[in-house]
Formats: sequence, C-alpha cells, structure tokens
Amino acid sequence: MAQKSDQSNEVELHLEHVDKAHISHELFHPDPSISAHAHVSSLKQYQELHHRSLVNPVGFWTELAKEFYWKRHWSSTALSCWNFDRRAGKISIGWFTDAKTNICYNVLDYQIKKKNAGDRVAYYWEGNDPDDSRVVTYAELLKEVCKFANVLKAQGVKRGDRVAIYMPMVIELVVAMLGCARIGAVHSVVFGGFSADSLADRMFDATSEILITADGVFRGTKLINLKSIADSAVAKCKDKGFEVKRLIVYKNLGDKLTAHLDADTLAGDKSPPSKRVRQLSWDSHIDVWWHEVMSTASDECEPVWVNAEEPLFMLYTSGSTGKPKGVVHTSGGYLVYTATTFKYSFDYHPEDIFWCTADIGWITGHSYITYGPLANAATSVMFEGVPTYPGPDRFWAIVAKYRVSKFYTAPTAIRALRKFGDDHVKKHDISCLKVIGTVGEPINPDAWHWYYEVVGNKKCSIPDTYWQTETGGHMITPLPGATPMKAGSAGFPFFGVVPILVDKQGEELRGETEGYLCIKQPWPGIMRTVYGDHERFEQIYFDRFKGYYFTGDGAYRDKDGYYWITGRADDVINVSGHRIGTAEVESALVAHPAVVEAAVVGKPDDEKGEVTYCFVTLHDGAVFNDALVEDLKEQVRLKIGRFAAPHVIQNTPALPKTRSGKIMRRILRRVVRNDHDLGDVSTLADSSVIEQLFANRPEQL
Ligand code: 7RM
Repeated sequence: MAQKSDQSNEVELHLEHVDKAHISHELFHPDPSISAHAHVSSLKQYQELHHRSLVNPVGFWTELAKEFYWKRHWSSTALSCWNFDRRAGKISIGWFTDAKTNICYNVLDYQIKKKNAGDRVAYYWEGNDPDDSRVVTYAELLKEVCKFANVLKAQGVKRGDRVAIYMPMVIELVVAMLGCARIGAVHSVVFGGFSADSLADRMFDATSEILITADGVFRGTKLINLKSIADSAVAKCKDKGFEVKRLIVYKNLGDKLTAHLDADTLAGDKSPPSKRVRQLSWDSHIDVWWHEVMSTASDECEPVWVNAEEPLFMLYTSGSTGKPKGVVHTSGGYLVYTATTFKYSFDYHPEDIFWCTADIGWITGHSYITYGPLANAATSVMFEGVPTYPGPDRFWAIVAKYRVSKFYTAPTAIRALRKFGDDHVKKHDISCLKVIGTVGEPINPDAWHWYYEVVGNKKCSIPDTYWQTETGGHMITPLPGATPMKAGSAGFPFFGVVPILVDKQGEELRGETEGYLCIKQPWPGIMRTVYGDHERFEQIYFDRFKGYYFTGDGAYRDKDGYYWITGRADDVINVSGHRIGTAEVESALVAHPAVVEAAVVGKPDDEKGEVTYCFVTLHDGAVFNDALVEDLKEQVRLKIGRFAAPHVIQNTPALPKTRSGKIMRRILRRVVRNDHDLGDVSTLADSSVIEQLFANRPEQL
C-alpha cells in the first residue's frame, strides 16, 4: 500500500530572486524568413490561439486529436477533470477518457499510411565514433518494432506489465519503447548514468521482471559497462526478494568491449586486478541476446488497442524528499500534447531535420526524440556520443553533416562549448539552422547571447522551453515565428496552459511580480499519478497550494507578461539539467560509516548551473581528509549515479538546526555563497555553528 514517505508540505520553500539589474527587456524579433512560413506567425495570432485554447479546451484539443487514429472515439465528455480542486474529491485527470487508441500505431503505421512516410527517414543515427552511422526509415522502424513486440509477447510480457529499459542511445532503445507501447506494456526507461542501486530500486518499485539492456557503450573515451551494472542490479533485486526473470541484451560493442576489458583499463573499475571482469558475464538462465531472439520473430504484430488513459510509460524523477517517484503518463493526452508542442514550439515543417541532443533516459528524449517527432513523421538525428568527442566541434560537425534545421540542447552544453571558443562553431557551415531551442534549466543571458549570435548567426529563433517530467511537454516557451524573444526568458505559456504565480499562502499574485509557479487547469500532457502511490501524487503536487498544480519552481513575470524561471524553490538541485534530490544525496552520504549527518544544498556554478555542496558531520574518531572525500563521492556515484557525484564536501562539527531539530537549509545556502546576511536566525538552536560553518569553507571557494 501507499507509504507516506513524502512529506512535501514540510519542505521549506525558497525563492531565488531575479537580478533585475542584469536582465534586459530588449526584444529580439523572429527573423521575417521564419515568420513568413510559420504555423504561428505573429504575437497576435499566438494570443488568439492561446485564448481559444482556454475558452474551450475540449474543443481545442479534440480538434488536434483528430489528426490521429482512434480505434474508438471519445464521447462528448473528453476531459474528466476541469480543475485541480481537491475539495471535489480525488485528483483524477483524464483526456479522451473513453477512447481507445495505440500510440505506436499512431506514430508508425498511421504516419506511413496517412503521409506515405514509409521511405522517409525516421532517424539518422550518429555513433560515438564519427565514422559510425545508420539510417532508419519509418517502414524499417515499424518492422523492427513489430519484431520486438513479438519478442516481448514470447517472453510472456502482457498488457500493463512494466518493462525496464537500461540502454545507450541506439535505435534499439526506441524500438524497445515502441515495442512495449504496441502491446500495451509500460516502459520504464532508466538513464544509463544511473548506478546499479538506482536501477535496482526502480525495477523493484515497478516490479519489472524483464530488463532490456546492452553489453556496453562508449561515451567519448569512457566505457560504460551496462551489462555488468545490470547484472549487479539484478542481484540487488534478488537480495530484496524480487526476482528479475529475463535480460534481453543488445550487442552494441561486441568485440570492442572484450578488447577493452582485456586491455586492463576498465574505466571506473577500482576493484583489485584479480577481481576485474575480463569478459561479458552471462547467465544463460536469464540472459538472451537481442539479435538471437529477434532473428526468428515475425515482423507483423497487431497493436493492442488500449484505453486512452491506460499507462504508457513511467519515468522516475527526484523530488524534495523520499525516493524518486515513478511519474506515470498515459497514451491519448500524451500523444496529442507531444505532437502539438513539437509542431508549434519548433515550428516543424516536413522538410526539417530535427535534432534533440538529450538522452532518451530523460523526459526530453521521451517526448522530443521518440514520440513528438515520430507523431509528426519527422526526420530526426539521434546521437550516441558526447559534445566534446572527438573534439569540441562535434555538435556543429553533426549539424553540418545532416543539414539540421531545428536543434534542441541544454544550457549546460551551450556554456561548456562556448568555453572552447567560437572557432569550433565557425569552422562548420551551420547556416542550415533556423530554430535552436534550449531546455533543462534557466539559460543565463550571457549564454543566450552567445547561442543567438555565434550558433544562430542572429537569424535563429530560440524556444527556451520550460517544462518538466511531470508536464509531459512544453509549458512556457517562445514560438519561433511569433514571439519576440528576451534573452533568458521562457516567454509565454503554450496553448492550454495557465501559469500563475502565488505567494507562500497560495494567493494568486497579479501583474509584474515574483512567486511560486503553479498551473491552474489540466492540459493533456500532465502526469496522471505516481506509480503505486496516488496519494503521494496528490500530496506533492496539489496540497501545498490548494486548487493548483505546483511545479516546485519559482518565477518572475515582468511588466510585459514574460516569464523568467528562477529555478527550484524546493529541495531539488539541478546539475547540468539533471534533477537531483538533496534527500537522496544525503541518504547516500549517511550510509557511509564515517558520517553521522549530512545536508546538501545547491551551489551556483558557471557551467553546470548548480552543483551539489554537501555538509557532513562525522562520527567521533573519523578523520576528514582527501581520502574520505573521495570515498564519499564514490559512495554517491554507487548509490545514485555518476552524474550526481558531489562537487564540494565540507566537514562541519554541527548543522544549523531549529529547536525542533529541523535543518535550516536557508543558512547553508548563504554559507555556500559566503553571504553573511543571514536574515532571521532567532529559531536557530545553537548560533555558534554559524561561525564554524563560515570558517570551515574550503579555501579555494
Ligand atoms: C524538461 C526537464 C524539470 C525542472 C523544472 C525547472 C528546470 C526545465 C527549464 C527549466 C528554466 C527552462 N524536465 N527547467 N526547463 N528552468 N528554464 N527552460 O528538464 O523534470 O528533468 O526537470 O528543470 O526547474 O522544474 S525535468
């Protein structure tokens, strides 16, 4: 049954303030060449459409839904929840509720049939190594997906079963997701940067008895030994009394992996040489090769017609407290919302080549590599590697190679690449670019200007798309042909979205103001529940500010109505666009025998946006030195994943607490910034800790 682990109401919210002296209200108008052919070509047209989407949401979205195939149509009551008022009972959101459809059929078979898209390229796949590439058409993708759907059926996977996927950025990852969708199974993709512990937690929580993985992948020069991490996750599940029945392993590296393992240079393997893995481990009771099971599978598979509100996938995401939660999305609303946001936010046209650089392990990849583009019969680039390998011009080389016209990346990548200088961009002909989007975190005006001027040559529109795992698709973004941009602002709400800013009491604030960002009414892409814990869903998102969905973010709305997202207001840290819960890092740290207590806060960082700054209190007798710091970092890598490794660890004899024992993170955030203006500290139990905290700051900061 539901456990009440997430006491999100207790989390003290904090608002970052917009630095009004450093934001500019200069308007950057869409280039006329973009507006001339855009789906929405003026601000006025955007405003009319947005207005229409709010006056009659059902009419607006059902009109768009007619683009797709529904085995059974919805009745007149297409939307089953008009507001987020809990007094009306449970929060139960449904779009096209009594309709039947299949999202895999819609993004493949139906696109092929309706748009004659069979020979159209679905993906140009670009490997980690520049000479490694593949091209996959819609017709080819459909065949692979059907084969894999049949493989899943043969393995006993049924409608509603959760299938875990832990794969690199290869076409087979998309095949696996769509194969699940075709038979009504629920995919649960786990980002390849998560550790065995995290993978095991997610498989255990979702009771995923089957895992799709690969032997390994190179990201740049670094080997990620996916199969051995998967094996260890399976063992950890077993320890918890849960048996994983089958691993389907895609051979991505083959001989390249064994050669590397032989070379004794196994990246990240700190185990003594005698214990190192020298070949791929294989348990013939549960492991099967992808290519072997696929070789005999039929390439035809009738889709399972599911209810529009049956779960399509789950994706774990971090919150303020407790374990990551399985965000559940369903088929009908998610299909219509990702398709529509893809079309309008990127102003997609059939001649476009689209490239989203995200990993499919995050929501951005789900919505804008897999579902949104395919639902438009678009051609995408899919990239296995990293931005800096073999050189820091890799992104621009790929843009030039495939003549990418619509590009979508993260501010952290923009800032990192900018440091290498403009020449890496300028040596490639990237004049094909028209729209260059960003996602994942606020983009600072400096980085925005570089992106606009150097990458976009002052001609491209920048949709700075604000959204979340929970929202399914874009919530606030400039539209390429319509919205005059301000450097660093996410602009105006997407169709159907009503953002509001509220104060601590939940009172709506009007006009130019800053506050907690909430959404007033349901849109088709909103998550429907937390897997296995609907009460936690209601608590986290709807209890804090009654009647509204709370995003967890703070924002500023300027005099012209533009939204400027100021970042998380809760205890979530955004490192390079990766959401990390402070509670998760803290529990990883205290699991170390030397640590009594830990508190983690975000520290602003020029490149990564934020990094994790950890305060630890040690047991008597434990010594704080470089070896321990390394040990603690490794501990977090093992418990969560590589990307979550702490940036700074500070030893402190005590943490600042209230008399009731609550850690005052507000104070820690000031210590991190070396800001002695602490505000009200009257609730602090022992004020002497403050001096120690400032005195113990690592010197280089
Ligand atoms: C898509 C994604 C969500 C959190 C969200 C924000 C931050 C995302 C922007 C942004 C400012 C943006 N999903 N965020 N996009 N902040 N401007 N354009 O990132 O679930 O992983 O993260 O990311 O804090 O709440 S996510």
